[in-house]
Order: sequence, then C-alpha cells, then structure tokens
Amino acid sequence: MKLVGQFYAILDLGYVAAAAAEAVSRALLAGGADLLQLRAKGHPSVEIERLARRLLPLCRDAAVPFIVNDHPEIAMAVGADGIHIGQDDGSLAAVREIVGPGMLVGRSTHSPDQARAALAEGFDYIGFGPLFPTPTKLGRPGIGLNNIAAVQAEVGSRIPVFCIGGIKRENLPEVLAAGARNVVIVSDLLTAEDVAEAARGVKSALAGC
Ligand code: 3NM
Repeated sequence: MKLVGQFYAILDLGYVAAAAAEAVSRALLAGGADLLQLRAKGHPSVEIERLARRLLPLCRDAAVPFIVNDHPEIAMAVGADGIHIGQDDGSLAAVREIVGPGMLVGRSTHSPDQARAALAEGFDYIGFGPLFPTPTKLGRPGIGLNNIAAVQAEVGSRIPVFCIGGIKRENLPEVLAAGARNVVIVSDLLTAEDVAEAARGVKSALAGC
C-alpha cells in the first residue's frame, strides 16, 4: 500500500484499553487519520496479534495503511501494511528478512544525523522527535523545533518525515510554522473527549500545508 498523507495516528494501549481499541481506531479513521499504528509496549505477542487482526480490516475499509510497532513477525503474520522500528531494533536489512520487500518499514529518529542515516539505509519513512518531552515516551528530552525545516528539506524531499512527540492540537500551528509537513499525535487524541472530532481538528490544521 502506498504511503500518502500527513496525519499518522497511533492506537497506543498505554492510553486505550484493548476492549476499546476498535472503537477508538474507528474514531481516528473517521476523523481522517492517513495511517494507523498499533503500539502495545509490554503486551504479550498473542494479545498484540489478536488485536492487530481486529484493527487491520478497519484500516482496509478506510484504505489506510495499518502499521505494527516493534514486531515484524506479527506484522507479517497478520498481513499488515507496515512495520515501525526504533533506533535499537536492528537494521532495515534484518527486518526485511522477516517482512520481505513489499512492506512499509519506518524508523524512529531523534537527530538530523539519524534521520539522514535512515534515508541512506532505505527506510520508507521516518519519525523525527520527540519535539517536546512527552509522557508517551518518558525519559527523553525534547529535541525542539530548530532542525525540522532542514530535515524536512533534506530527508523529507525523499521520504515522508513525521514529526512526533508532545504535539497537540494546541501547539500544532507552531510545529507547522517550524516547517513540519507530517505529524504523529498520540496522547492528545487518545485522551480527547471526542476522538473523531479531535482528529478532524488535526486533519483540517494540516490541510493546505
Ligand atoms: N515516539 P505523544 S515520541 C511513540 O520521538 C513516540 O520517536 C517518539 O506520543 C519518538 O503524541 C513518541 O503522546 C510519543 O507525545 C508520541
């Protein structure tokens, strides 16, 4: 599946109970999310796979790529569209051995050097952050907004660069003004009273960028 769109949503089990995962995913998709990732740090593989099998058809109905965080074997087993890995999760080549040539593979990057390296290695997209400190990824300092424009120009002209980390509807205009074109927003959406409405707000803020 092609990677198009600026608005990457994550269904993170740190914020959403497994029982509510489908309803919240539907709301994110109804609000216009262009990609959806399942992130389930610390959850057993069987549970992640079971949930992935439930979320995949929702994404298919919305024609939105479904990405699994951290678990290439699960991404492969369920027929996901993509797999997302961190800096410490090995090489692209090692992941490709598991998922083959067709799957989207994304990498988290935390500096311009890491962003350039991910492009050179051949990743399909990158995350770039955390822009601000965030409870979703505790213990990491924010890298700020200063390097966004340069990374967007250098790397973002070749593969999508998704800014991430502490982005909220409230500070989204500031992030976009700094040069971001694509964003990932997790807690601000998942803790919203009306998730679909919150996602619609993000979608319209991104329109025209
Ligand atoms: N990865 P929120 S920051 C999952 O910088 C994740 O690689 C990051 O959540 C990175 O929108 C992050 O709640 C957390 O801040 C994003």
